[in-house]
Amino acid sequence: LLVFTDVDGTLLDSHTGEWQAAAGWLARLREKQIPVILCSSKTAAEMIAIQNMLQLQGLPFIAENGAVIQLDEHWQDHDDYPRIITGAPHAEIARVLMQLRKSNDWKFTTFAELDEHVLAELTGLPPAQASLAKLQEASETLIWRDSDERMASFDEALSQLGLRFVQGARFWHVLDERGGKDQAVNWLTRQYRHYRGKHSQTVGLGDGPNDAPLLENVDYAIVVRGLNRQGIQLHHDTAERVYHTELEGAAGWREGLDHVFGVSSEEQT
Ligand code: 2M8
Ligand code: MG
Ligand code: MG
Repeated sequence: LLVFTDVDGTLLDSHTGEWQAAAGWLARLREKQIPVILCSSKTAAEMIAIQNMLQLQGLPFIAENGAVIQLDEHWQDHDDYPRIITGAPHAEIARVLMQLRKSNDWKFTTFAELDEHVLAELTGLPPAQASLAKLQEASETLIWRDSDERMASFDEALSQLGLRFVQGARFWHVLDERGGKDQAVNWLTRQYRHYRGKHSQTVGLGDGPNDAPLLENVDYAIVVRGLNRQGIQLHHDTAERVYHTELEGAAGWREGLDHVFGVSSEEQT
């Protein structure tokens, strides 16, 4: 079994970053050696800090919406351990964005253009953590300051250049079309199959629209209730495959795993 999970608003409460409700399942999964693979818009530097906090060190993670994949520490035969970048590097994406803005006058600000204090105010993260959010390796995050109409033409221009435009909770992410949570989840699932010599069932958890590609590519999907209930549209939204939680954040994460593993909440406490 493999567990792929979004971070903000799913495993961590969206405003407070609290995760105590998830602690019981995290300990149980660790004991059973079931990998919990973080999958988020965040940078690898942010993900490593979260892995340390949750005792998930050494496990793979998917950063920058799939543009960056950290490998399992036991996969020694990968030359490029510890992580791989699936598409164009950050510097190249940043350069393309500057060119596009110059030639079309689209209005946006990239994270690279903001210092950590401004970013801390915008995100609500402490400045030390905000500076980790700037350490992007294969995508750029931006604040859109133009109309919806002009966003559609921007999106179109990006796709013609082989780039994806992904909506996060508050910001927008630009990455190579070869990256993406869908491709990253499938690639890691295949790696586990290769190293374990058998297929592993997969469970995915997420709360936002950018988690749809994750949730479409797992055997069991848990949609954690978020601020925007209409946020996720899934193609195979059957009761056997998809569970929608009542609770939000870490409490919803726990509720979802209770459901998938058939544990009643009384047994838990
Ligand atoms: C950004 O990601 C969120 C996630 O959905 C967003 O787009 O709203 C990223 O820059 C991430 O690195 C950062 O930690 C987060 C802070 O809210 O914002
Ligand atoms: Mg989220
Ligand atoms: Mg996310």
